[in-house]
Amino acid sequence: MKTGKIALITGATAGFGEACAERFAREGYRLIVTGRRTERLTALQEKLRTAYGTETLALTFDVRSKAEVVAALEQMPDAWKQIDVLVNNAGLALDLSTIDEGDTDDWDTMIDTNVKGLLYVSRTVIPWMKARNSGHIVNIGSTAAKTVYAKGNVYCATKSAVDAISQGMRIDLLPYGIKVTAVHPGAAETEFSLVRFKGDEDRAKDVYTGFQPLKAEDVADVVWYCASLPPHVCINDLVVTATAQANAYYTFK
Ligand code: NDP
Ligand code: 8X3
Repeated sequence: MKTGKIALITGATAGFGEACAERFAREGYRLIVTGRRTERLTALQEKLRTAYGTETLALTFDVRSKAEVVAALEQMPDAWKQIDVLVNNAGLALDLSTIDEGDTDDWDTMIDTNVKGLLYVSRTVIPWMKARNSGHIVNIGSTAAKTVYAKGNVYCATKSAVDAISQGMRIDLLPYGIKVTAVHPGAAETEFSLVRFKGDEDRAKDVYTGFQPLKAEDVADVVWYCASLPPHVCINDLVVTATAQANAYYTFK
């Protein structure tokens, strides 16, 4: 059943974002899906249209570029700016290395994507939510926000920043009835490790051997649950891991 509601999901070309798009489509939302890979967005649009009759708007932009973010979102027709749920999901980790050996370009990419990208998208969308005194922002953090692990230094810091920004947003947006939820997943088998290890499939696969990790759909279910609660109920902060994982550091293999 169509709800008339709109969700904007960043990083919808893979993993959690793609699974969230499918989950929200199933629940009758209209969707704005974003990412850098246009062909994947087009395929997703077609899939959701066929399966659920979903109306989607696909926007190709790099969240690291303030100009691209603002231009892509501002040029949307006004009807698409009535966003009910923003899922700030686009993000990545690059490599595992000690602080004295880390690649500073990788650091820039992680900080620019995970922190500044989330801020640029939010800063553009929040005034539209504020004007309607309603909205829900779901920021995807990580267990890495809660527990720093060896060689995770900068990635963990970006996710700690997402945690802090979520707390700040929640306070600042209280007067407007806008909900802010931070969802912090543990290890989930998506393209995350393939990206982290720069295409090394064996190394990526190894992260998830010996235990059953989360699936993207598990995280999408949790995001949907948070978004589906009544207007007076807000989950502020939620950590979800595979049963075999205690925190970012300890996984029972
Ligand atoms: P995937 O690699 O499967 O998906 C990442 C998504 O982010 C892609 O759609 C990608 O799109 C998008 N993205 C990355 N960089 C940019 C950019 N510069 N501009 C626009 N979009 C971008 O990873 P996950 O689904 O696993 O990760 C999603 C989020 O969840 C990330 O923030 C990640 O840090 C976090 N997370 C992941 C966990 C895991 O174990 N998998 C656990 C906890 C948190 P495209 O390449 O097309 O631009
Ligand atoms: C992703 C989870 O532990 O691989 O945020 O960094 S972890």
